Formats: sequence, C-alpha cells, structure tokens
Amino acid sequence: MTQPGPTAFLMVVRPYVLTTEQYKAFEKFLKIFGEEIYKHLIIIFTRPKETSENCRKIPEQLRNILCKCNNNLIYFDNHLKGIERDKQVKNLLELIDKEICKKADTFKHTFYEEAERIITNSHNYLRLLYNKDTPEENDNATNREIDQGKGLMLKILLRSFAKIFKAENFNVTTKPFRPISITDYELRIIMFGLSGSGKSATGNTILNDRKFKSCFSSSETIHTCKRGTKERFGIILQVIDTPDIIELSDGDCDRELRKCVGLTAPGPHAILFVVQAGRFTQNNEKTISKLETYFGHEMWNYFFLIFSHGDEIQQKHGSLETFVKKAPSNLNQILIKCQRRCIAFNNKSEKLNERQVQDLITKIRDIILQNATDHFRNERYDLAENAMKEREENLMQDTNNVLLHGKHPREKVRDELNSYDSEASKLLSRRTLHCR
Ligand SMILES: Nc1nc2c(ncn2[C@@H]2O[C@H](COP(=O)(O)OP(=O)(O)OP(=O)(O)O)[C@@H](O)[C@H]2O)c(=O)[nH]1
Ligand SMILES: [Mg+2]
Repeated sequence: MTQPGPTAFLMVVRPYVLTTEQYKAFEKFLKIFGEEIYKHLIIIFTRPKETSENCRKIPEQLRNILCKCNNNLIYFDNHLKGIERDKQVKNLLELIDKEICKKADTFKHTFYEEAERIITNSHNYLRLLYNKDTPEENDNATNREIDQGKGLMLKILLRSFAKIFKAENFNVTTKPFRPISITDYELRIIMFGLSGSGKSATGNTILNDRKFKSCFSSSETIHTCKRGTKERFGIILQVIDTPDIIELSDGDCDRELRKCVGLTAPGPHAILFVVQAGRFTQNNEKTISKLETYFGHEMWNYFFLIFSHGDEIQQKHGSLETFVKKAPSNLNQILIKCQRRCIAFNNKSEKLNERQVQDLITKIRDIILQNATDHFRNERYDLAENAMKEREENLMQDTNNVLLHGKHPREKVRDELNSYDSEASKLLSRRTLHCR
C-alpha cells in the first residue's frame, strides 16, 4: 500500500524503552529492508511524561538505533487535543522534510520495485478482474482488498514476495530479482468435449477470432491439442482446444493430455466441458470420468459446463435456466458436482459475443477469488511447470536469446510442444513420467 516506497518509517516506542520483543521485530524488519531504512527512520516516543523516569537507563540497542538514524527523535503525546495535537503532527512533518526528504534519496527496495511493477503491469488484468472502468477505481479496489488481507492482488504480491524470500534468503538488495513469469498475467482455459460438440467454435468465440478450425465436417476434427492466444479486454487469454479424447488410443490420449498440461502449466484457471445443448450422452459421461481420473477430484472446483448451440436453447427453452431445470439426471449430477457453473454459448451470434465471454471471465474471476490457489494445480502440473521452466532456462542459455526472436521464452517452449520430438516435449515427458 505504500508503493512506490515510503518516505519515512516511524518506530513508535515508550520513552527510552525497547523490549526484547520490540528489538527482535526491529531486527527482522532490518533484515528485510536493509540498513537503508536508518536514513528514513524516526523514533517516536509516546507518553512523554515517562521520559524523566526512564532516560537514566537507555537500553544500548535503542541508543544504537538512535545513533544510526541521526537522532531523529520526536515526542508524541496522544492525549493532547486541538491545536497542541496538530502542532505535534506539524513538527513531525517538518522533521521528515528536513531530515529525510532533503537528505536521503527516495527509499528503494526490491519489494517496492516489485510491487510497483506488479501493480503497473497488472492494471489491465485488474480492470477486468475488478470490473472497474478507471485506473483510480482499480487502485481503490486493489487497496481495499490488500487492506482487508484478501483478493487477487494480495495473492500475486505475496506469491512474488515469497519467491524473493525463498530465492535470496532476505539478502534482497544485492541480487537482481527474477521477473514474474507471464503465467501470472494470463487466463489459461482448456476445453474438452466430444467431437462436434462445438469446442473449436467456442474457442473462437472466446478469442473473438477464427483461431481454430470449426466445421460441420468430421474431416476438420483435430487429433492434437491446439493453442489459441489473444489479448482481449486487456488480458491475455490462452485457450487450448483438444481432440475428442475417447476417440484416441490410450497412448495418444496420454500424449495429448500431457501436452495439454504442458501448455497450461502451472495450471488452468478453468476447465470447460463443451456439450451441444440437448445432447448429453453416455460418451459425455465417459469423457468426464476419464478427465476426473486424470486430473483428480479437485478439477471440479475449476470445471464449467458450456452449452454450445445457445441459439437452440433460446428457441426451444427460452432461457438457460429453464433448460437446466429440465436437465436429465445424468447431466444434473454433473451440474451438482461443478456447483452449477454453466454458461450457454451461441457461437453464431457476434452480437452476444462480448457478453458471453465477459460472463465466463467474471465466473472465472469468482473462482480465482474463492479457491485457495488461483488456478488448478496438482503434482502433475507442478512437475510440468518445473519442466517448462527448465526448458526456458536452457533456451535462454543456449541461444543467448537469438532463437527467441523477441518471443517470451515460455511462449517459445509452448510452441515447441507442437512437435513430439522437440526438447520441450521430451523433457516434459521425462519429468512427468511417474505421474501415470
Ligand atoms: N447453430 C449453432 N451451431 C454451432 C454452435 N457452436 C458450434 N456450432 C456448429 O457445430 C459444428 C461443430 O462445431 P466445432 O466447433 O467444429 O466442434 P468441435 O467440438 O470442435 O469438433 P471436433 O473438432 O471434431 O472435436 C459446426 O458446424 C459449428 O458451426 C452454436 O452455438 N450454434
Ligand atoms: Mg474442433
């Protein structure tokens, strides 16, 4: 909340008293923020009436701190009222101006630089997640959530700070910090479903682009996962279109699901199961149960039913609610398992496009805020993410960035997964081998 960096740190203590706990807390603070804080530190003694009785025995540690912060010391009597009270604040501001603003540089620190960068970079992301129109409203929403100790921004900040703590063991000022990966700023969505259910058409609706071939003829059916990406509403959307997995042999199915995991590592924000409205067959149940075996029960927290042919729902049933109310029992079971997260997509209507996709993104935002981690993950995904990172590192070292052609290394590694004998595919397969 104090990014891009505070002007002053105030250490509030009773006159000339520093308890062991207070000193320990200060040491921790010092360890995190470094010696630089002394130039911005002001000691505030509250309860000035206690001054005379305590000042004879100043603890050595407090004397040291005072000495290092250039004896920036001020008294605050919090019982004063009116003009006297205001005068204290004026004195403090004058001291800050004279001893800190005029003498010290702006306080810089990895945490603050990182927080500043995250907040600046994620404005668009937040605009969408918080649905606010202006940057000011976003700031307010962000600050409010950080203040209340919750929200996505806080999660991103904490995760990023945890990385710094872990990687650098508090010695943060000396080493450059690793930039946050693009995976922190995108929404990753996987689509599954039977052949002809409308996956590719739904993917195109989400991206508002013909990234996937969608056709009545089964000759356009894909046999391998395809990735479509696009920035929409100021956010990077990664959408994975998949083949009908029950039509694949066991070996091919394994290979495709592994590729899908690599493409959506460190984990998808949403798993969409696309069904043509009114056609929930046994094969749909079979596919879902295969997915549950592969991803585990946690998948339900990220699972959405997407009813394609929304135009037919409209014509035959009037609304999605009425359609869902009349759902057969096998479909109803799935609706219960995914907490009734379902959306109708009319992939033939340009007019409805924005509203449908925004509805989906709002629902994804709700699960991000509600779930403990902001995307689906499990051991398989953790291993895949390690493999993806390892390959990114190799690429950056091997090629000195030449082969990247200005592409983010993660995007390059994802491209590599299209070919099964690429380094990325082989590494992914080796690293996730025991997760069968
Ligand atoms: N009327 C209508 N037709 C749709 C809608 N969504 C998809 N379709 C049609 O359904 C057919 C199949 O859609 P696809 O998107 O190709 O289906 P798919 O799931 O990708 O199929 P495979 O790639 O074979 O697995 C196409 O002819 C689409 O035009 C919709 O909302 N309304
Ligand atoms: Mg398709």
